[in-house]
Amino acid sequence: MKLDDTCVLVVVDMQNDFCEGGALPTADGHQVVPVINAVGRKFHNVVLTQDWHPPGHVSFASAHPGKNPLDSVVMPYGTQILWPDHVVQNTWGAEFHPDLDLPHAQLIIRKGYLKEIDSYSAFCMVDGVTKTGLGSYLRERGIERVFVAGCAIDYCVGGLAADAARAGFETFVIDDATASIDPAPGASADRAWKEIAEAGVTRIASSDIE
Ligand code: VGL
Ligand code: ZN
Repeated sequence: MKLDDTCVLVVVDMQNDFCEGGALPTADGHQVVPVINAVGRKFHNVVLTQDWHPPGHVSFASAHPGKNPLDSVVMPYGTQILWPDHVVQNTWGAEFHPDLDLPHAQLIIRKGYLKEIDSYSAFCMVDGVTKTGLGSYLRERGIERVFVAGCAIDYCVGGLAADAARAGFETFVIDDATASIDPAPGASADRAWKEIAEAGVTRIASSDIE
């Protein structure tokens, strides 16, 4: 696969809290960092996303008395899975992994900053309506093909990839550059791969990229 200026690599949520030692670690976050660094060098256009929650965010179990992480609550916008407190604004957990080395990244797009609504995809909030502006940015930059890596395929990578495909971008997820929260057979990562395939997203390996 040959890249050109119509391609972008979107590196999703490569933050301390989603890696080993963090508050909501993926199984393999620290292992995908070198893969992302290597593949990232091949792209002229790189965008980073940063999950960025205020204290007391609606997705935190601690904000719902009597609830525990992985419980869910029904919100006006739908069912919300609850998580441990993570990526709190201006904390170590919200910083990018120290080994992430993509100095040529052009845009850092934050999400999840509204206290009363969550955001998995960096295109829009989980209500499916409130946009971040990423779609318009990519269009104005002449982007046609979106390649996705980072954390976690089950939630934010999967959500972003499905939205990119629905927005009309040709979309690829780089399997070995993607970490999962629950990689067990039949669990959330497995389900996400099926859902994004149905949305028209192609699963590739970093070695498929020239
Ligand atoms: C994520 C759960 C909660 C992710 C973010 O980056 O996949 N998952 N917040
Ligand atoms: Zn989050």
